Amino acid sequence: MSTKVLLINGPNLNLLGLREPHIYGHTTLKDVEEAARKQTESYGLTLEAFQSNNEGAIIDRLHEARRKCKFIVINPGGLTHTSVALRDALLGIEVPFIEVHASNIHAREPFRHHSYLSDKAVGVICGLGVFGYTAAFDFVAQKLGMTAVLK
Ligand code: DHK
Repeated sequence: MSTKVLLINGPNLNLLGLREPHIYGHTTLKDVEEAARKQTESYGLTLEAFQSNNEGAIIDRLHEARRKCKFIVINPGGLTHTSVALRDALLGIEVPFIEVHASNIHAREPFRHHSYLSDKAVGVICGLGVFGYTAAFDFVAQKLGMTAVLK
């Protein structure tokens, strides 16, 4: 059976590439998901991708991943800074995760400096634009032993 990994994007990331491109860049979410699919396939992993603007839908999707997905890469959008429920869901499913932000949240408004997830993440990537997703999946592949080169 193939090893599944999950990419989650939270609120407003459906507008990636369109909204505030000076902050989030010009690459669309569709492009990010396609690139992640090819990248993970090249490592022999199977990608599941999910975006929602609804906190409950994201939590439901995380619950589905319990015991099915081996790793999660998540850009929680604004929920990063507000959601105890999202933190609880990630802890509850016991699937390791990497937190990704396209922008450098520490160089932005003070309310973006705190994350409810970071202390529980395997790692946090921010400020690298959409390359952050690529870096995260390279790390995931390494962690899951899918690449001899990075082992
Ligand atoms: C995306 C968002 O939508 C913001 O709410 C976060 C994050 C930052 C990003 O940089 O990808 O504060």
